[in-house]
Amino acid sequence: MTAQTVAAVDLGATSGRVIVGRVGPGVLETTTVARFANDPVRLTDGLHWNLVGLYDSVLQGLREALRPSTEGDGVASIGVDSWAVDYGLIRGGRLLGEPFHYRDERTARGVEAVHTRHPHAELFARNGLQFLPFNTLYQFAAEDPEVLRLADHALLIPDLIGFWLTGQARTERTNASTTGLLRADTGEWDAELLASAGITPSLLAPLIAPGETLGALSRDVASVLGGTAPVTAVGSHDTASAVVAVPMSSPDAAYISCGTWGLVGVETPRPVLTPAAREAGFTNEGGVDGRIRLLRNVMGLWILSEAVRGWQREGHAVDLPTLLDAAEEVAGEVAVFDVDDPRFLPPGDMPARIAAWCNEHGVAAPRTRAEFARSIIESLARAFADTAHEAGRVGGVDVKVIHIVGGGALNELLCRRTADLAGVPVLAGPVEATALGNILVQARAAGLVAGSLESLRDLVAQTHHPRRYEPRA
Ligand code: LFR
Repeated sequence: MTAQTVAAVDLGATSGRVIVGRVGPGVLETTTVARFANDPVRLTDGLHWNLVGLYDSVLQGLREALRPSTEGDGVASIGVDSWAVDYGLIRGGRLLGEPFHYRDERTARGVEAVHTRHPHAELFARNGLQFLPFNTLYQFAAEDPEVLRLADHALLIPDLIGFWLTGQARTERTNASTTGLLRADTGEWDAELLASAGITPSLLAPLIAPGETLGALSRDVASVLGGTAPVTAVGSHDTASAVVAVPMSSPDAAYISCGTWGLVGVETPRPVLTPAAREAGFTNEGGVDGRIRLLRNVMGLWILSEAVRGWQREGHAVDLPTLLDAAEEVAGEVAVFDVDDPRFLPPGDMPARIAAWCNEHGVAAPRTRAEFARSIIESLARAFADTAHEAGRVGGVDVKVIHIVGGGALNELLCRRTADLAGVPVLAGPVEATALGNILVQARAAGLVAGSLESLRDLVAQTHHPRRYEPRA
């Protein structure tokens, strides 16, 4: 086995990238060949993704990735991951409108419609998911039924990109697990729930597992890209890919995949469908190789980035590194608020919402931008620390170390405070865990590396040394 390359398309809620990975025994190197913005658009009917624009950026990135390299390494495969739950409706290959953004408030209607027939406790027993108002089944219930009836398939975002690239309509399993329509016990579509929701089973394309080949690039796409490579299914839910690349070296580890969201949990061999898991708000999402991601969605750095966007819109010259330095300098206690309060989910004025939460709870609200930033970091660190230990309790893992991967691994204050509050070391990095997980699953399918998730994680640990934060008293 010699090193060869694969291309990962990794789409996040604020930006996307195409990364080429060189993989072989002892080798895991990446080159980012394209990075582009992913800015949602508000249309008359709500908040949408500009998916056609995003696809165009993906094509440009892949063109770059497929350009023959001077080392002569060919691209052995392409894999796509993105955020979960959202989908595009297609009929005869045509997209029926830009996909809705999961932060669009229309989902509230869907929750009400679904929960009158299927309360959350029943749903949890079937699909194992934390209640999140944007899970796909609620979004279907909020759709215009006429439009839903027109569609041949609802394809989750990475599956839609895969369909455009290859002409093959499939639903990748890890992402399918976030729809709420997959049974946690069998891993198959929940026919009964589909029937009761009035959803034609064929709306959901057949399942495909990470590592399986989706198909070859269509002739048109290959000619646009000036080259070709097969598309391989990866853990197309970004969090599933991120968890593949958490360099956990012992079974007593929790992980936090921290970017827009903080996904805090442990890995388990099978779903945990106990009342304790449900009451603590845990989800059982499907992982690569049939593992379960027992985790909780914590609101994440979204609150901070949305606050910064708001200040910038008001004309303040705020940049994140300077703001974080100022946040470090804040002396004394700051407000610790509940980051998971639903008021923080939609876009909007985060400082005003934090101040309102503080007023309602008799807590002194932050006043300066530095205090707001510090208060957000402290509140996130508190939620991360508590949730990591809770995940351990619910999942039967004695958490002795917490890995933080994703963009949040660069936030020193957040990593340090999480270690302090959790009372266990935090190992930070890799930042590009999602792309690495995507790359590793493709590389294994292409025969560039072999072995279990543990050996893939060993390769990450050998090549991407995490930064260690010891807890302070
Ligand atoms: C992270 C993520 C979460 C999912 C949320 C919405 O990017 O995929 O796992 O709950 O976005 O799709």
